[in-house]
Amino acid sequence: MTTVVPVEKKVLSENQRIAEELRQGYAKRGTLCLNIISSPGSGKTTLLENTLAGFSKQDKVAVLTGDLQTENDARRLARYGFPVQQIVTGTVCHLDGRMIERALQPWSSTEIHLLFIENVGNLVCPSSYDLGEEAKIVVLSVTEGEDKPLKYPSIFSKAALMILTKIDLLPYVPFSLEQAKANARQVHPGIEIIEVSCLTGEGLDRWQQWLAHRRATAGQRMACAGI
Ligand SMILES: Nc1nc2c(ncn2[C@@H]2O[C@H](COP(=O)(O)OP(=O)(O)OP(=O)(O)O)[C@@H](O)[C@H]2O)c(=O)[nH]1
Ligand SMILES: [Mg+2]
Repeated sequence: MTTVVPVEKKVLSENQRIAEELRQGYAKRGTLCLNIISSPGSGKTTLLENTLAGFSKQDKVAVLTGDLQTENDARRLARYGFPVQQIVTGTVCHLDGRMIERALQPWSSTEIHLLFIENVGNLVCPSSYDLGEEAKIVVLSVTEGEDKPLKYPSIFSKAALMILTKIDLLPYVPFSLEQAKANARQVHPGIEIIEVSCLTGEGLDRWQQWLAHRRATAGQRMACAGI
């Protein structure tokens, strides 16, 4: 008897298989992988630029950045001296495991302790594709409206951290930080939240602390597992 599996389900289960391989690969290599997701233009690349600027040249950090077209983001990020690769998806509105696997091949002998993946600007599809990451991070800027966690619950329920960005614009836009946080907590009570402005630098220290804490706990876990 033939079982009919909807194409989407098949694609996602194949992606899940690759994601598990990626996860094992990260664990073996001691790589902490973070998958950053937001609408187009929320400020993912700007946040990463500020983040890379804070690392020392000895830090083993790398970035994969996805877009439908252009190498613009990779060019912006490459200025900080760390390995960066653009993944151009053409018509695909998210990154999937296979794209990450391919992009990592040239770095197979590069030591990477922290891998940032900047997903394609889209609040919907990227949330369905596991990339083997330790955590998803959702970026929401104050120009997008505080209702977005309620309208796009999938990504907010899966993200460990919400970064509320562009808070320097709060005096100019009708946006309630408290309401945005309450909405995010309604769909994901345990979500961590950090408010930042990449323009003024406000809140970036809390983001650096969050990263340092995640790196330390991932490091301890790997040490316990003998990696
Ligand atoms: N005022 C203000 N503008 C910001 C901030 N962060 C980013 N921007 C601006 O927002 C615009 C989009 O920023 P990007 O970092 O390119 O956004 P992105 O999410 O990477 O965009 P895509 O990759 O196209 O999805 C740029 O003009 C940035 O200068 C911020 O904290 N405050
Ligand atoms: Mg970008």
